[in-house]
Amino acid sequence: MKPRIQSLLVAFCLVFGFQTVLHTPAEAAKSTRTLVQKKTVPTVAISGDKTFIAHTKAALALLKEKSPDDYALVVQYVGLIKQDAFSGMAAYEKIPTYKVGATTSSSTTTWYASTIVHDAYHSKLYNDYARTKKTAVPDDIWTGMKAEMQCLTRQTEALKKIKAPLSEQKYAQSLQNQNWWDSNGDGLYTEEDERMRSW
Ligand SMILES: [Ca+2]
Repeated sequence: MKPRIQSLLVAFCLVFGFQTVLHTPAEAAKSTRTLVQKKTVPTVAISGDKTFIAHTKAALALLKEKSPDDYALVVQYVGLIKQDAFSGMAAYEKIPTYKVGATTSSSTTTWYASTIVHDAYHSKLYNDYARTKKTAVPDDIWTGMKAEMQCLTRQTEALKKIKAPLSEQKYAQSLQNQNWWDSNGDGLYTEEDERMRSW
C-alpha cells in the first residue's frame, strides 16, 4: 500500500506542478487584477459644497434607479464630479472629471442627470480611443459637432428613460445639429468656449 500512496502523491505533485507552470507571471497578474476589480465597488467621487453634493447624489441615484445602463456608463467613465465656474468634461485627466457650473447643478434633477450622461459619453469617446489606439487622442474623436451629436443622442435617450418632463426631452431634441457648445463660433471646441459659456 505504501508505495502506491507514494506514487499517487508524486502523480498529484506532477499534476499540481504542471498547472503551476501554466500560470505565467502575466496570467497571474491578470487574474489578480480581475480579483481586485471584483472586490472594488465602483463609485463616483463628488467635490463641492453641501448643496452641490446633495444635488449630484440625487442625480446619480435617479440614474441608478431608472437607467442602470447610463449609471454604469457614468461609473465607468467619470471618476469625479466637481463643482466649478462652468461645465465641461476633462476626459484627459488621470481621474476623468466632470466640472459642473451652477446653472447645470441647480437645474432639475432630471436635466442635471442627463448632462452627467452626456459628459460621461465624451469621456467614453476619449478614453476608449486612448486605450485601444495607445496614441494621443485627436480632438475630433471626442469633441466637435460629430462627438456632440453622439453625446446628445445618448442624453436624449437617457431623458426618456428617467421620465424627464416632456419640455426637457423636446429641448434636447431641438439641440440636434446646433452648435450650442461652440461659444465663439469657430467650429472648434476649446477652452475659450468653456470660459465664454454661462452654464
Ligand atoms: Ca469654439
